[in-house]
Amino acid sequence: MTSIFDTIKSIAFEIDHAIKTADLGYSQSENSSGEEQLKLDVQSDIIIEKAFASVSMVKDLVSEEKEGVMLLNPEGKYTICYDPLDGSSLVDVNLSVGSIFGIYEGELRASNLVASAYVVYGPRIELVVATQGQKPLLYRANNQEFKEIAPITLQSKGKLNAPGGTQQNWSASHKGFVDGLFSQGYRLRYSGGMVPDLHQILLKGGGIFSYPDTSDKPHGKLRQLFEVIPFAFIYEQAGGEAIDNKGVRLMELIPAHPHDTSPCFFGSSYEVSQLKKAYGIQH
Ligand code: AHM
Ligand code: MG
Repeated sequence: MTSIFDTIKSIAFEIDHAIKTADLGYSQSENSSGEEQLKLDVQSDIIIEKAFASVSMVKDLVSEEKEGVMLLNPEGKYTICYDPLDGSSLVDVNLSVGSIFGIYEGELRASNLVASAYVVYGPRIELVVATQGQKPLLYRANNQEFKEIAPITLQSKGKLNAPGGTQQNWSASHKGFVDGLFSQGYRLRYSGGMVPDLHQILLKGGGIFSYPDTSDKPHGKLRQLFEVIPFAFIYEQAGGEAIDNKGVRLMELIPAHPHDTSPCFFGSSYEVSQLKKAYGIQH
């Protein structure tokens, strides 16, 4: 597993360099979700593919920017599902973006995720790595090296509320939930990049990020294999909770297709209990 994490570290520096120097225009293609691909999305995807090609324990890759599964090393053990540059349209306006990696062993389902990691490209580059049975670890880059900073623990109650999607498409119960938190003094913190938004809640001690089912996206927007499940694992390892709109743990998801999405909520236990109340979830 160390060779996978070391590869993610070198990928982080390469993608950061691309963000700072590459052309920001669109490529000629669309990804599997029918979205126009930025040149940077494609470039980041190629950086990751090349980096893992020489890591023999990586069997195959599933990318937000590719259709299907890409075989790398038939003798390998792990499948890496990744979003090479999440929130990439925010690069235009110079906000933080990220890369997300889920490392699975065996069939692609949440219960087979063995580790996950994300990189935040902001004023500084930060990396969070989570493995079974341990608090997620925060690393910060300095002089082209990552230095371990601290384990991350989520408090049982925070102050931040990051509600995704378009309000006019929210259900009445979701609107009730969001309004309820604001009436208790919660602060709005939503940049439109799930990596920096979820990172902020983790590092500031707590709160909740939601991307619900909406009238225009009944299954949510965020992809299970390379966005939802890796972060669900990190939030649970940090002492938080991660559930869907029915109250089911996101770590029980079984995607039918690599690009399936799910409504998702990641947060501290108090905020998740408020969500369950607003949604009428009994358990
Ligand atoms: P992307 O993978 O195409 O960049 O989209 C994912 C992003 C997330 O980072 C973010 O949480 C969400 O889309 C924002 O969507 P919205 O603007 O609908 O709230
Ligand atoms: Mg994404």
